[in-house]
Amino acid sequence: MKNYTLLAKGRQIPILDCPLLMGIVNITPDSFSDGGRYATVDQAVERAMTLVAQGADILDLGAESTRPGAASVGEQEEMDRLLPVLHEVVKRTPVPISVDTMKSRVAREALSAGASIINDVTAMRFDPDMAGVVAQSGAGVVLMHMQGTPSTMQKYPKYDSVVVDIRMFFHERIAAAEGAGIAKSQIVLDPGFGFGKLLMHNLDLLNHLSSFDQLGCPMLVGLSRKAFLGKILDRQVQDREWGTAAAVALAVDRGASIVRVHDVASMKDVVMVAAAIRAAALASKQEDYA
Ligand code: HH2
Repeated sequence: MKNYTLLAKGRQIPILDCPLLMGIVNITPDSFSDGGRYATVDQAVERAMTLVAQGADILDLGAESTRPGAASVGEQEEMDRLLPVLHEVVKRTPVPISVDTMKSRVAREALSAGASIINDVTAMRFDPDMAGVVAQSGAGVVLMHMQGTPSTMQKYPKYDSVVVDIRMFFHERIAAAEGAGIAKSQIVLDPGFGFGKLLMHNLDLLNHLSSFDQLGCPMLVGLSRKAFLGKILDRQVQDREWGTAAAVALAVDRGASIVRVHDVASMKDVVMVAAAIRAAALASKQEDYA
């Protein structure tokens, strides 16, 4: 893993030897693994504070599910779910807050309420005003790859080569972001596990994660409890924690900088051990060549 400093609305977020844990707070009735569990303001705030106590380095608040086939949510409804929780969490913790949204108005309101990162699963392609909002605020931004839209993406995902196609996508989205006035140091990339990908595509991406290092931006991975793990294991969503652990450990070995997870306490241990093994391997390689 390379070292990075992510710039996010005046904050500098260092990503040094150990990848950062991004804890997921879904303020939704229909998220694929925890929909409805944190749907009230109190429940969502309590969840956020539990994840901070468990060691989350960043919180990711989302008020619209992007699971395959999910119904889209109107701008006002998304803000009504998100903003009361965001206001309260900002008061209680200095941990940087990311907001999972594809809508520029939601992003603008969230940034002025104290969020510092926008996590856009459409990589700023859904809303033409998103890039301007990020550029003007200086926020950090996650540019995620998705083939299709949440309602269509799992129908017929198709690639010439999933790794090459996504590398080209990243080049194009970085250029678009820079063209809009966003600095490279504000950008995080994400291959979008499960977003328009078959099992073999997800595995191929995980195996070749380090090939995206040369793009010069930190890589975020969202593997937590995803359907492709369920396919391998034949397990329901609530029983995929160990499968998530295996995928997270390998992603850390292959250079992931930020790991987006539901289970922060257990994945913190997984990330720390995988990062220590990786650091030792790099140190001994350097000795071999000394
Ligand atoms: N995955 C989900 C949502 N947002 N953002 C990024 N950057 N990367 C991901 O892999 C990613 C994401 C889906 O997970 P979850 O938030 O738990 O579910 P839902 O979208 O149903 O709320």
